[in-house]
Amino acid sequence: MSLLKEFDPEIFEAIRLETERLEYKLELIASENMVSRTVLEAVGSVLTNKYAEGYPGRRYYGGCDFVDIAERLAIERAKKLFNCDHVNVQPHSGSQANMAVYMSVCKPGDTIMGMDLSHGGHLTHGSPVNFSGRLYNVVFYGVRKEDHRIDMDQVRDLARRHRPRLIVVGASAYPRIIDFKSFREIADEVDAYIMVDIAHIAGLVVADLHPSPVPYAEFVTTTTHKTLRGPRGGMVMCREGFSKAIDKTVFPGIQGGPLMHIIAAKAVAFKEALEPSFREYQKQIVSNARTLAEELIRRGYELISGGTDTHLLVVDLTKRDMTGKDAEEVLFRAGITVNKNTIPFETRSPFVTSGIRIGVPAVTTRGMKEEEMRLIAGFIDRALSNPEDEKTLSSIKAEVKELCKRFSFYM
Ligand code: DSN
Repeated sequence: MSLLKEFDPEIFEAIRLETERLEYKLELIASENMVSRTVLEAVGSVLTNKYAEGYPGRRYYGGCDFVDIAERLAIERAKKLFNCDHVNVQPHSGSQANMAVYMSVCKPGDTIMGMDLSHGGHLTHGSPVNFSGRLYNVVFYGVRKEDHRIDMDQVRDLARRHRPRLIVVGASAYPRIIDFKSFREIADEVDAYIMVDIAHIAGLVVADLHPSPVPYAEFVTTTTHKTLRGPRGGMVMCREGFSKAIDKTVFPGIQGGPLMHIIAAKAVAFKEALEPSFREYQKQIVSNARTLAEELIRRGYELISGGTDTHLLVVDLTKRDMTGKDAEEVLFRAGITVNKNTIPFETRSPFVTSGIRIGVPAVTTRGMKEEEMRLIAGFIDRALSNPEDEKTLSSIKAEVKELCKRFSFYM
């Protein structure tokens, strides 16, 4: 008998329903994944009890010997994975990892450059509704209209004109390889620092399926729960010369006590990522995303940039007379979870949008391969072609459930 079920049946039920949702629906949100039971065990451990402000061996509380073991292992493994000089594994999220970098090298009012949110950037890369856009003077770059690739000529022109203190590189809805070397050359020309946020592509970087930004950037941030497949959280990597500033900004600058159970789970996930099977997993992600893209294109869908090199694709629905919001809802009714997404040069609001973003890390984790991607493309097409037809949507939902049962994960 579960203790939780007995004591708090409402929360028990919410967790049971969410487990069922993960098990019987297709999770295609590009930033989500499904962690192993070993990671879950660490997340649910007694390490949640411990206050450990400070860093291993230099804490403000007694009794930190054992959580120090966990944090040291997380640091050592992260350094091995990414081949970086220094890493801070304490940020609670990607947002706080990015904040730590900004606050380490910029003063309020300084100019930073980031990729426009509607072109695939991220909220924390300077959006006016986020702290980054409120504290700093932000200059946005974007993608070219003709091929949806980052416009490096525009990046160079803007950098020369505005001389930013920091150039932020990285995206949350950009399906192509990013040319970090060219960003470095531009940054050197205008004497700017570079921060690359690899939250989405961290797993691909570990597996050498996307170039690493570590040789080119002073700072690299990531979340740990997307392609990296760890617990929800963030971390900052930096060159040796910035290690003290970053550590001081994370704590005591912007955070108090670190979440030691999460740090332990990060260490477990990094151990998993050091296994050869992790590279195979990442290779399968890229192949699955490519197959799904090809299958959707074959069915007449338009993809931003015409395809993908990574784990995600962005479908442009402009010519299909359907908004991203409607597509998200229709697919949900068919048992498929995606998110509406703005597309470059978007004309609709972020609550409506003209696109959807689709990612394959979670379905790849449960073992789906190219054959299943072909089925999934068929489900998506049938649903989006019959948005009002509840019978078709229910029948797809049943087929989705059957497919998911063949790739059971948590149940
Ligand atoms: N919200 C995440 C995403 O979906 O890409 C990024 O933080």
